[in-house]
Amino acid sequence: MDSHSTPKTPVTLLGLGDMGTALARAWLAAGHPLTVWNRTPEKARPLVGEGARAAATPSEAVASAAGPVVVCLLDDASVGETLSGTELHGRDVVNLTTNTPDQAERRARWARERGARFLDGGIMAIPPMIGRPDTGGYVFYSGDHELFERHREALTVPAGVKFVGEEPGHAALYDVALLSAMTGMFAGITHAFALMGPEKDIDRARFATLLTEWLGGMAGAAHGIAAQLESGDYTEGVGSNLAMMAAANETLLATAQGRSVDPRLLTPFMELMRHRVDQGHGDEGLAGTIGLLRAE
Ligand code: FVH
Repeated sequence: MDSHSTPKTPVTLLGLGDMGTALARAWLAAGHPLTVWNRTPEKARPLVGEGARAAATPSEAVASAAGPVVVCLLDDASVGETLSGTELHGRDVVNLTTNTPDQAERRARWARERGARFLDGGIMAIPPMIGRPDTGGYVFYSGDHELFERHREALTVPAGVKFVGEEPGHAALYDVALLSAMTGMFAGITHAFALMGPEKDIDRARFATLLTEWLGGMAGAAHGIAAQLESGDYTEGVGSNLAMMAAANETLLATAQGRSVDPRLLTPFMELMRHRVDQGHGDEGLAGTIGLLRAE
């Protein structure tokens, strides 16, 4: 800090795995005083060389915290194990450990019962994207909004921030929803490459470009589905209706069979579409299939 700059918020960070280490380096590079703790203490050594202070125990780290206590560990169980012996009263806990919405809600209650303020975060980035705003990585936050605003400047250092509500589980919900959508997309990409087969005359790099462009364009359908869910009219603005898609699916399946490709990555969704058509909703878009997935 030079004599003209405002002092940077001190950050305490528990967990120095791949993600924790990337977070640590981003805060150090931005000039934030940083205290770190990790179960395997050796991982703290290089960071101490770069200006961090290493705490010997989680209790020591939390007790000396003068800003957010950021937790980035393997899973919710390791968070419980690490924080259970610490004095959390009056502390600002920011949990960046991937968890389920239910775990986040429970962990928020658990922290509040111990007198702490609590924010949960879902990281939409991989370690090389941390501290690199140009990569578009960000973190969903939910929980105590006042706490989020208080530490917004420090939280914005490793990646962009998106606050998604006061329900502590919402960050995890958004995180998992996006990752689930990504999983479906990867399934589609996997099937597409399997269809293209091992043929020597296929330019896979060119095919990858075509796939990327196509999926990018088709992803916009999410806006139409959102509008249909809002209005309750699942035929609103339909470009390709379910009856047409279900018929086209037969071509997709026949092609897979003809090329000896197992269609298992596609068939569950195709069955859902067929079911909705059979219920008499062939004129709808995809929104009507969503209700078939929810047990309510
Ligand atoms: N790395 C990634 O690409 C993803 C991107 C999206 C978000 N995730 C989540 O971030 C959390 C941390 O991930 P990570 O990459 O740092 O994970 P690891 O490198 O495996 O490090 C795990 C750290 O957790 C510590 N740890 C594990 N179990 C315990 C325990 N029982 N008590 C205390 N600490 C524990 C481990 O310590 P050590 O093995 O070094 O002693 C590491 O510090 C995670 O939720 C991702 O899903 C990352």
